[in-house]
Amino acid sequence: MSLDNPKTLNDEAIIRLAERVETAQRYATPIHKLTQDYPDMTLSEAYRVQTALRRSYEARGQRVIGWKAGLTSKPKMAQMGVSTPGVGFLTDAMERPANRKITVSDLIHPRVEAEIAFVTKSELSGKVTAEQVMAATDYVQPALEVIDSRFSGFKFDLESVIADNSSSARYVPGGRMIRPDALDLRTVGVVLEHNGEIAQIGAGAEVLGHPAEAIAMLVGVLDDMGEVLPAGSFVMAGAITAAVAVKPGDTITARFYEMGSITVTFTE
Ligand code: OOG
Ligand code: MG
Repeated sequence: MSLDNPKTLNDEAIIRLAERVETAQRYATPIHKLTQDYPDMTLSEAYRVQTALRRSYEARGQRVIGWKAGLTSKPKMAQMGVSTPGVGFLTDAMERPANRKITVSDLIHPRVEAEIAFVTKSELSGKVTAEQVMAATDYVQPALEVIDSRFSGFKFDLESVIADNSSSARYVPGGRMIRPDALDLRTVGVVLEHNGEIAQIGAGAEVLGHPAEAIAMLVGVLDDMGEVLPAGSFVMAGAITAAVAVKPGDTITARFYEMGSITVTFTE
């Protein structure tokens, strides 16, 4: 008689699911939600899949340079129909320079988000407050994130999106680096333009009341995973507004109050 709960995913199943996500990413071909095959998948199992994916990237030579919080604003939660924030990892291979072209033929259905990023100067671990995050922050700066769900129709549930590394694909740091207390990050406005037209408008307070709250949430999730946030990490707090779908030929500009702007043009 086996004591295994048949509903619990064993290590073998976790690794297979991570491979499924990685293949979808590598060949830019959509897959169905993981919960279609594993309807009982839990959030902690989803994070185990994400960790297996991270280990696989590291084994292939990518370096984890930071993390991202996702689904931290009401506009994003409403757009995706998921009301619990999550986290994903960022590697050096996902970074793209600001004010250049980004290829999208290697992505399935890219969308762009305007975010505030934190760069840390000391380690954060355990359960922390937004104040502790601010004290551990070297500087903040604008960032664009290009997300790309590996799931058909960009439709998912919390477990599936977490296993898919929270749709992480590309990120673009830019604008001005400023001290975290130089501005009230709640009132930092952002105007997101798509081909010269205003597509989205928001302010930092959309992100859990204050973007540092999203970083505190993220450090707590890392703690649940047995991880810490090392000094020198690049961490995005989550999209301030809903994401904007892009195609080759499109240009996106995000203008941040007092923090500068980032422009990216998309190409085949
Ligand atoms: C999940 C990732 C969300 C954000 O900033 O809210 C995210 C998704 O919407 O695909 O990156
Ligand atoms: Mg994002």
